[in-house]
Amino acid sequence: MAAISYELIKTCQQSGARLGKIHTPHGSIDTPIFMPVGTLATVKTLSPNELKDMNAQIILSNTYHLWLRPGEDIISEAGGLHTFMNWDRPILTDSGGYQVFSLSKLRDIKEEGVHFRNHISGEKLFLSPEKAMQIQNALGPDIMMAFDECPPYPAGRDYMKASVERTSRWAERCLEAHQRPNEQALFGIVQGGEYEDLRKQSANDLISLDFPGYAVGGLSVGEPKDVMNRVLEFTTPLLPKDKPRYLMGVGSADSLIDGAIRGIDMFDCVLPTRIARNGTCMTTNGRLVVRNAKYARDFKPIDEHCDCYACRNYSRAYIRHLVKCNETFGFRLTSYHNLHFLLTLMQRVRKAILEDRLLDFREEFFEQYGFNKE
Ligand code: PRF
Ligand code: ZN
Repeated sequence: MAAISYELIKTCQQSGARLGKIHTPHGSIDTPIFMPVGTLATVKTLSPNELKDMNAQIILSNTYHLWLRPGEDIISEAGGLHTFMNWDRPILTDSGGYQVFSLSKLRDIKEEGVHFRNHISGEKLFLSPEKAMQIQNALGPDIMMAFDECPPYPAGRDYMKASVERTSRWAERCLEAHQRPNEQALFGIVQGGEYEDLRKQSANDLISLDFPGYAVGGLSVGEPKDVMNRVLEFTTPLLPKDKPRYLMGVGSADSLIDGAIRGIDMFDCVLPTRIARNGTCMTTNGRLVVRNAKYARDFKPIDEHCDCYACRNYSRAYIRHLVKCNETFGFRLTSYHNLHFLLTLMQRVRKAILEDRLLDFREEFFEQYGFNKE
């Protein structure tokens, strides 16, 4: 038995977006979905109870960080990541591929894997497809990711082609090294940058390996928004209709809607929690920097249309005061609100798909949100 399955409930007649469910060993999730990021086995500042309160259905964590601290052996000894962090809903872990490329300056990519330096201690490390699978098998998430290379933007065609081919060979090694295919689903990651033929080559290579789900990687790496949309337009149609599709590292409100319209089912990003920690809030009217002096005497909630715990109970003036004084509670409130905002947005996206009106919803949303505020 495969570890997960995808159920396509309906396709939006107006936009082509998909409404579905992914069934996992820790329960089912509604798609399209946003996954809050818990890099170090915690969604920064929030408890699992709070995440459940705001209807978070699945969270993401990171192989690379948990391998370095506390080490996958300790988490395995605790009974796995779910038990260790007291989160009993689904978990997805990224493979470490991307983190090696984004966090480590000194790295050496070889066929066998990547040599690089620990971003904290400077110690020499090596990560490979086999090692990434061994760590993720020990952590025990419901969904694990193949070890890939996420090339920078822009990258030349020759480099991209060689990279795509190596990522395909690594994907095959990941499948071979995966020890628990009945308990954990392994997703392949399509690369190829903005090159249509290379995306096609990458998708075909991975589809021939028959993964239970596919991610689109290598986007949101500095390319303009229209490039991302165009790449999605020619990439998602290449992917099987009966498997989930995950757009990695994307979490701005507009990109979530535009990704869903192009057939994406899953998203993750540190954006909502990261900007929350410098006092920036996502609202129906665009971003609100609650730190700003103009909110010092503003006793309205962060977002007047929001019914989250922060907005029901606290004012902009109070939250601004906490954030300016570096009080933890301030960051907890902005983090809570931002995640609640994106989770609610996805709920509204799912409703709009069900009603065949996602393009209308997009218009209405952007009207209020402002096109250039992200
Ligand atoms: N690969 C992996 N993780 C990722 C990405 C990728 O390409 C991205 C792309 N922005 C985010 N996270 N393994
Ligand atoms: Zn709120």
